[in-house]
Amino acid sequence: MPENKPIYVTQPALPELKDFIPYLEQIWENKILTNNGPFHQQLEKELAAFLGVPYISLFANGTLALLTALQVLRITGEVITTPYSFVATTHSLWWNNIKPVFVDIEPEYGNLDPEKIEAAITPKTTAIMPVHVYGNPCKVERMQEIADTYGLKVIYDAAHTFGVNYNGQSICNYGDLSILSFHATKVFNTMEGGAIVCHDAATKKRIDYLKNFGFAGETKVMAPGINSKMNEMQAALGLLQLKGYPQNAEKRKVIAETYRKELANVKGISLLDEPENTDANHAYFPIFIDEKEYGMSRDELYEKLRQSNVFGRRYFYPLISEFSMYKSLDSARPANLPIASKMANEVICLPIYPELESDSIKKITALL
Ligand code: T4K
Repeated sequence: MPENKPIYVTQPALPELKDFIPYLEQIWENKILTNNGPFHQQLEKELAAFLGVPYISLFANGTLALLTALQVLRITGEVITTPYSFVATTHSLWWNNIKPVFVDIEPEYGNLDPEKIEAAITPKTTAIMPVHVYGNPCKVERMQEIADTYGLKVIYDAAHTFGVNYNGQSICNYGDLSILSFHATKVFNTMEGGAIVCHDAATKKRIDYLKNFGFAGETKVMAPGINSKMNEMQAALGLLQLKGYPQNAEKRKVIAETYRKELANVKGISLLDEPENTDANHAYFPIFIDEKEYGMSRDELYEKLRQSNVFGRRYFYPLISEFSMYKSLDSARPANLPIASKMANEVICLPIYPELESDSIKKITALL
């Protein structure tokens, strides 16, 4: 490896190009490019089996899956959500004319704190949209209890959670719907892509209508749907990526273990615990910097790493609630979100991806 090659927070896993060519040839041969083509159908089947979920619908990206999920369940009014996520989570509410209500996170994993939800419920609340941030499961049982008590839907933004099992089953089996992202930066990618996981055939049918303009047959439109279909090239790539996934997941695990070992005793750096009863996917490796103990602020360290060509990222800083379009909401007040504010101010996500070389890991841990 050249001494000073940039090391980014992630690098997409890709199959060998030669293995993709036969798929492309097949697409060119049958001239079905999109609209529920053969690769699309095959990928839905294979993903449902691989993940262990009953029904999955593919999307062009995770954001369109989120937007559509809210339409599927006819969510309106107010939705309780986390400020500690990628901005797409809250944007999906805004695009559906829903008011986001931010609730603070728990300090263990940075997920929406179920114990703070009840105080934020109003007569207009219709759903909860938590995020399994970094791929670590939310407190799903408690979340469901609250949702059931108040008659709310739960839509999980599971964009980080591909392949994660909790209590022996896919984390995507919890809640009413779960949304996955297959973006280039995710553990399983179709360049861009996403999916909704649901529990029953009738809901899948509605999802599939909505992602195709609302068409239910050639002449019937049953809802003002959108175009959020995954195309055949994305689906073909997905089929190939699925074959490489177990090996890539194993490589990520080894990298995470190395970081854990090397950083365990660095004063001022804390890590998230490995979640219990969980097969993790090691999608991200966040570290948290205590300025006093470490002797340097998070931002100073971030810049220092950059100067050495190590491009970690401050996911998720700033909080979504700090962006101008959400800042004026009552629930966006920093005083309402002390734990989220603290985590956002201390986090750096270190580079982690299957092809990250051991020399690079050594360089990063030595710098830290
Ligand atoms: N919900 C949550 C919780 C999410 O995290 C996301 C997306 C969504 C919903 C929405 O899902 P999608 O609609 O995206 O499917 C990235 C991604 O664009 C975004 O997908 C992701 N979350 C978010 C956490 O990260 P950026 O702006 O940080 O990406 P970017 O382009 O700076 O990429 C980071 C690094 O990755 C680059 O420095 C280099 C490397 N990279 C990136 C790309 C795109 C590559 O090596 N190759 C590539 O093609 O947002």
